[in-house]
Amino acid sequence: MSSAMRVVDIHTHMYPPSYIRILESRSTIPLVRSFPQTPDPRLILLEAEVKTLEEATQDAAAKLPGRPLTSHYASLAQKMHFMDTHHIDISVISLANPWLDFLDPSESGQMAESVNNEFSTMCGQHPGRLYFFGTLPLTAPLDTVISSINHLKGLKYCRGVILGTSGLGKGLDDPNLLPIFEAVAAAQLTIFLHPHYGLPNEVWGPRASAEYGHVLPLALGFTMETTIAVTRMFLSGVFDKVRELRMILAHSGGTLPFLAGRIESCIMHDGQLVREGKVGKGRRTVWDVLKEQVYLDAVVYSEVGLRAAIDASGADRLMFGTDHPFFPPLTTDEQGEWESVSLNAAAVSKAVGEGSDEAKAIMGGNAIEILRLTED
Ligand code: 5CU
Repeated sequence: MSSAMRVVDIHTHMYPPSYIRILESRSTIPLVRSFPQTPDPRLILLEAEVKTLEEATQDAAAKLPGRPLTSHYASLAQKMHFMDTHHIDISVISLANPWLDFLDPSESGQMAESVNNEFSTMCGQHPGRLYFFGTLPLTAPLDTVISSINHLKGLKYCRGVILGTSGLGKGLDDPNLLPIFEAVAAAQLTIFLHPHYGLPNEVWGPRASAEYGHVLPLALGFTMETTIAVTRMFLSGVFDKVRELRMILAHSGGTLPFLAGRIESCIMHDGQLVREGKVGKGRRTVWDVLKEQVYLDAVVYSEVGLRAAIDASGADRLMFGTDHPFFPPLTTDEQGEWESVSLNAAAVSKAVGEGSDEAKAIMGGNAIEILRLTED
């Protein structure tokens, strides 16, 4: 008899109230700002939103920047309601972007400790239903970062760390990150790699901020950012140097499953890499890393992308996610079902068959096993 399906959401964010207070106190992005023309304050996060922010600051009739900061971002009761509405048994919650990347080095260690404790406390209020990915104070000195990893290791409901692509400011191929990757791997914490910075605004052209909403930075900037970050890690040899490192890539790896073949071909045909002996026999390829050290979330909204992700990494390495509280419904009640969630669930059914063993694995079984969601 086949087992019942358990649904686990591994891509679901929150900003605890203390973090929102920091955003409220800021005058540059990321920030929270109130505008007279709307009751909800606005959450302004992305470089692509700065122009609209400036325009709205000068002209009360201008388009509002960012997104409404609803109770979905900070309320635990709202998270539980969302889970119940969508039949989600377990959520692995994480701080949303841009994490602690913007904090002064003197503040980030203390803030990481308090945010991680807040997440731990929230999980303790719903044992068995909530786990979390912690946050690292990457602007702080190395020993503070290592202390934070040790702190997370001791927190009962922590299963990993959420990480952006900037690392210590120079990206994830920075050799100075190696001790951090080693410590995370030794603590058996899985990295959840998530984009924030996208691509430079000029790439989107002069019409984007007035006419195209958030489509280009979110659909393409985020996904290319992840693809580039992981490819840089691969080229620098991080995955070989830290063989126990395990990473979940947001948005099904950006475009990595689709582009892995081209990346490999460019490596094989690169005169410099060949001359330097980096393309020898027995070398691990991007495909190997995708199957051995990488997991992918299933937040790609279509069976076409999901099939590429499954082909690249295997159905046993995909994990369902919602990206809540981002992408709320715009024309129906936010307290009801979210189309962004049903699109991802439908993509799983279409890609591997509704109710199939693979669907059960992607919807929850893989996460339970890989992230040890049954252990106290
Ligand atoms: O809508 C957005 O800007 C976002 C974001 O910032 N982070 C995220 O995870 N999803 C959507």
